[in-house]
Amino acid sequence: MTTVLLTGFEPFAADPTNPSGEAVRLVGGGWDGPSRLVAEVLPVTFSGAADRLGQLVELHRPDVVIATGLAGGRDAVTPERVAINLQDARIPDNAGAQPVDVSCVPSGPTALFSSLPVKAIARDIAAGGIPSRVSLSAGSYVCNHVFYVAAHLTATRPGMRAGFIHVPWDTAHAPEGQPALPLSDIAAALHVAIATTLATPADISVAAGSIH
Ligand code: PCA
Repeated sequence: MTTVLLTGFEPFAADPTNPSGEAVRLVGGGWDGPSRLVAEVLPVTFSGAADRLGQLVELHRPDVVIATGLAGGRDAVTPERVAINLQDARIPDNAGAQPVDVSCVPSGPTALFSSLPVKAIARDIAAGGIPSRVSLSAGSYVCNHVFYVAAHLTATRPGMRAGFIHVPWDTAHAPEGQPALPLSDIAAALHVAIATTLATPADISVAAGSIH
């Protein structure tokens, strides 16, 4: 049976909740898909999140890893295309660590691509009426780190595909005037991301880049 590992994050910085973790809980709680779903909320710490991800991959041997996190201020669900081998934290993580200009994986390549069908995922989420587009930068904080570590793990796990999706604030917790989506839409988008990934071995060829 196909196994999907879906992760979100606990709250961090000034936010009392994290919609990625909440949406992952919702998806995991109501799961009745044909594949096996492992849903887990990761700590927002550089070392803890990557270690836990590695443990989960070792334990469950997933075919697909979809890690998710909050990108406060974005107005769409954004499958990330590129992970960079860089930790450059503007704020400390939840354990107080603030790495600056450190590699995620010391001997790893400068960047790694998602092996999820990011364009098909964005297309299918948007087709359901939820704003979505491909993003070319996951930043340089804990989300990018987990994305990079997950992408790097695919080299040692033939057949495993891995990637990352950033989500906006949820409507109930967004700061005044900031873009947001209902938590139910964020969870629905993650459902679509799983279904599209399982149905799409290779990504579609459509333009989804950006000029700047
Ligand atoms: N977002 C942060 C870390 C955890 C999260 O949900 C990020 O984008 O790096």
